[in-house]
Amino acid sequence: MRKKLVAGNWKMHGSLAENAALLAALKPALSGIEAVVCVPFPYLAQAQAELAGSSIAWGAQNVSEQAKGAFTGEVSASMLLDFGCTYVIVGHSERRSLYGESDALVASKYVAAQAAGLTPILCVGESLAERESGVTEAVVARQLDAVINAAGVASLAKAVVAYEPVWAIGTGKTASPEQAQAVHAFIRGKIAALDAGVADQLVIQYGGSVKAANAAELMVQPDIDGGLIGGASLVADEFIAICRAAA
Ligand code: G2H
Repeated sequence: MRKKLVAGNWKMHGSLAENAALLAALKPALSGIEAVVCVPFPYLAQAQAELAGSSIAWGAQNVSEQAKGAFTGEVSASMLLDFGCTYVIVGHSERRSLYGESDALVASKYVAAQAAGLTPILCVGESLAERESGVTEAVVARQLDAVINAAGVASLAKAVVAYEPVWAIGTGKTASPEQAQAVHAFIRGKIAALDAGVADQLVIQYGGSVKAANAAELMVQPDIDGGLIGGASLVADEFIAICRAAA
């Protein structure tokens, strides 16, 4: 039986005061429920101070593919470890589309994260144009293959995959449970063709306008193992309800 895992992606939101209030609400409500919050870099120390000893893990939303050096503005995986991170999102569609991250760069970040002992949350997903032209599976396969070719299928035993259709991100449009399940099953089947054991254990999260009102119908799908939650992760009651729906 796979565990389910819900992760919050705060994106570029928050302040010390807002985060303190949010984490203070989450901690008791999620006691005993494994969850993750991926916070902006400047708030990692706050997450570490507030969440140490709780059932909520924390992580970042991006990481450099480089270990160290003259890379102005970048943050390395070992720096994330210094702040107690266990997870890091790689290849979020906003990184791919707004900051030009290629499949190859995402794969390098995935490798760097794992080399440091972090668990990457690898985001994959198609745009609206890609879905409408019928290449959803080809796009997702290409994004997965970049990582499998770089790190091997066995590396997925120490990773999470998040399927996030780009057209459903922050738009209020959620993929139907059936649409999401179909792609999740495709992902698991593709990996199972290479390693059935890894595929069976792989946590595949769904992301894209998940909220309390639609979480339960998504989480009961057989290949949906939790969620990567953006906007709703900033609202304590919403995030708590989503985590409980998955637990
Ligand atoms: C997708 C998701 C979190 P939202 O980006 O990664 O955001 O839930 O706001 O659509």
